[in-house]
Amino acid sequence: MADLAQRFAENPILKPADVRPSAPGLKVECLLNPGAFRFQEKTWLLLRVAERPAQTPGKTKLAIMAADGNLNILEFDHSDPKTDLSDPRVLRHDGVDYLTTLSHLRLVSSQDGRRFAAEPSYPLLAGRGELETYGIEDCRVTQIGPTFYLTYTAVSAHGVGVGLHSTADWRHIASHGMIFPPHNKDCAIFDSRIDGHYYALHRPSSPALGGHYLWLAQSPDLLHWGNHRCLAHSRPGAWDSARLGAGAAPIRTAEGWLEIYHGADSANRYCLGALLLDLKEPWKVLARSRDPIMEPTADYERAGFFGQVVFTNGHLADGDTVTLYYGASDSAICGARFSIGDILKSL
Ligand code: MAN
Repeated sequence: MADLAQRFAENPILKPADVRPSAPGLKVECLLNPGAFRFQEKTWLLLRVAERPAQTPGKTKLAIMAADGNLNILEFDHSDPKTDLSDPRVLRHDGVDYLTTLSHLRLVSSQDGRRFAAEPSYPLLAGRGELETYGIEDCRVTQIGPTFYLTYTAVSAHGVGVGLHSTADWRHIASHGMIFPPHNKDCAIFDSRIDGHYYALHRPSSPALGGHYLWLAQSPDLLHWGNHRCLAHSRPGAWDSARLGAGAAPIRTAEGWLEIYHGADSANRYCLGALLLDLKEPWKVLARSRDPIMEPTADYERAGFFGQVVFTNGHLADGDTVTLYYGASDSAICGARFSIGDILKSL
């Protein structure tokens, strides 16, 4: 089995201690899953910053954003038999799910793609309104012409869906609401139209019958999506047996659209693999990784807030090289390079 990633020697390149909390009383717990793009001749990452209040023994404190933008702090006692803490990411109390951290998105930039600095003059992007009270996460950034389109996971007590923002200058951000309702996430818009249509990969969930599969949708305007098609199922017994979802926008190659995706098994071990889609008919899957192209093997990928995770939603392609930014163990941000030719050969 070949792990094709050439990890940065500097990994992790960004850790929670590298950014300031967004509000007094909050602590940055995890820095993870960045979107990536080029802007003003620099490399930019749109970080997911996951925060929570300082913890006290025997209790879990978490923050949620009220629909009016105010922070509410909730506290749960571990001795309460109605409190279920079996997943460090989610707290279930009396049948209601909460996230243990509240995420927003923040910009950093770099000249060399490895050493990133904060960009405090640009706005941070926080959840807004009643569909984002548990925060916004894992944003994919796709540039089409002068406009950047941001597809992110919007989380609230209503469920998990996909929100869309757009911007040309990263100072004025337009919000277009929710484009895929719950349960849906992992949405990546293609960076060019095919035969006049926009396309996006997305991941609806149908656990009672079906599963957490990767789908393709078509749109005339990036706001209204239809003509849904299912591209790839999870595979029993494989590294992507429990769920899979798109990474960032697919990369156009001479052989097809190359999509780097994540898959997890029943033990919640997250690896990366690739799909090759037909250039003109992207609903046709030409090839798929049998084995992962990247697995959580480094120490920082094996242990952390949620261990055994490599998860990507941001990369930059340049010739044969794709520089992939990823979250390791849901704790810190790392980088790795791949040869596109080597990924294609492995399919
Ligand atoms: C979720 C994803 C990510 C996260 C992984 C691993 O399904 O949406 O936010 O990195 O699980 O915890």
